[in-house]
Amino acid sequence: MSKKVKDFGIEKTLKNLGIKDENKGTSTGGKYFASGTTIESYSPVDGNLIAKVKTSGASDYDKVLEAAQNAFKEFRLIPAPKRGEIVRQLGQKLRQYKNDLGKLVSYEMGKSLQEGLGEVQEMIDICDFAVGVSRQLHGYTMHSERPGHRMYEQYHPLGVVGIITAFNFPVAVWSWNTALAWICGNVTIWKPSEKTPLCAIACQNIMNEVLKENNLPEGISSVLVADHEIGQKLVDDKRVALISFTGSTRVGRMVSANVAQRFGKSILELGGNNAIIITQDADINMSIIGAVFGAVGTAGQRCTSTRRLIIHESVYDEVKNRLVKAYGQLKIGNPLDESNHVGPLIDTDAVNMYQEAIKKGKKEGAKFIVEGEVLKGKGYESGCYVKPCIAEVKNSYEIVQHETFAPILYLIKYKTLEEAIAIQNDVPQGLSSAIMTQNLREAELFLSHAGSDCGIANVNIGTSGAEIGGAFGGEKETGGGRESGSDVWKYYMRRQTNTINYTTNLPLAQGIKFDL
Ligand code: UN1
Repeated sequence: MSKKVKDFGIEKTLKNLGIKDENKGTSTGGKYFASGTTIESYSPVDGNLIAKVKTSGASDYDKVLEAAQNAFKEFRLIPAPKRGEIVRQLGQKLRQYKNDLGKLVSYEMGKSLQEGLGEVQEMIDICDFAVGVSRQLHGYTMHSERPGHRMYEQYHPLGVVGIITAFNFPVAVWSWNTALAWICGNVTIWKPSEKTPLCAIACQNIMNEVLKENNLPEGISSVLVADHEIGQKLVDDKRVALISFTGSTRVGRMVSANVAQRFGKSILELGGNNAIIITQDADINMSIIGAVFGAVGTAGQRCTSTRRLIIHESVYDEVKNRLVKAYGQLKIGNPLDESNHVGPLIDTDAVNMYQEAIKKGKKEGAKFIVEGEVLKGKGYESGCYVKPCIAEVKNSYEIVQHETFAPILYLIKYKTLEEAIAIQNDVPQGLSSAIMTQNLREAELFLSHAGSDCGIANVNIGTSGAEIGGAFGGEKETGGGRESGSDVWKYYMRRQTNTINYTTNLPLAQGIKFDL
């Protein structure tokens, strides 16, 4: 471990979170085991090996499934508000571990420390949200057409919920799913990204404390640090009622088809290709802040990252010049150092994809007004640091239609708002969108049914940074899933309609007579 990283207290953080030099990647609660191969987690911050993890083998998988099924039989009998109490305790633990977990997220994934802490805050927020929802799992009651009959609906837990998450939010997405799945009475099995296994082990260690302190059975919360073959097993397994998948559209398409094939349920959070429309009535200062944070925050590796700016011709040059100036001031470097704005990409594969996208863009005619570059030299030894860049493009370029998980921002000029909205919608993805305007008519048109076709549409806020409480997710190739707010708890339950006859007759519905 380099001296520099020692200064940031990483060793102590790993110790506090129960991360050892060698870790077991399977846990069903208090028990840890691992029969698979070993993977190594390297930090994109400095390229150092953080720790090793022994992954889950096929025999571990079956043990986890069995533990989950057994735990479900018990857990579903605990009243929902009492399950909420368990989630409340997780929220408390997360408050206690916030600094350590935030730092680990920053060190293993590469996002800024502030964003790492923000991610843990999202975990705390979803716990608070879920505690409240645990007392509100209500269905409708209806008036029956038959006398002396009562009709109502109720929601029951699904069973085992499988959660497959990506590297870019290595802890929050787990909690979005688990907090709601648990209050609904489900048990969960998490397959985290192999790029951030230590974040997953740390979360499981924290949850294990809660399970132990409450004497709860093994198998309510399990983790499988495993390769894609085990992931595929989970997707294909009839015993897993719901798969919540976060990742690329390419993989999500297969997951969705496989789960549907066995009539399982899925929640999909796939790629985004998010745009901000900057109109002639925009507050330019706010627009610049929103655009720059949206494009370079998490080094452009959020599914909500701003990838396109659609700018009115009358303010185009002003916005462009100010962006170039703002990009010139960006400090790129160790994300644990709070004076830096931009950290590294997750790994050198991501760096290659960034370079490929720039090359492709140039071939198609993209005009780079801030050039991209892979940074070299002191502080950049991991090879994962890149310069955020900006290019003027046409929306129809193939590369612009594609989500590149890197800080590449595309500028597109427009004349009328209708044209801007059409450009905004003219991509395969439909996650997040925004308009910057002080004009009520423009804002309302953007939010209307003739406006943005995305799951998230904001006014005078950028595309990223959605808060817990609103349903999060998107349309089209983003997959249609919703998480972490509103009434999405319903996705984690099965609905049942009940009709009760409290008379001595058996009248049939729809006026049908059946005399014996
Ligand atoms: C993601 O990138 O997968 O809205 C999730 C945001 C965060 C979540 C992003 N709250 O930017």
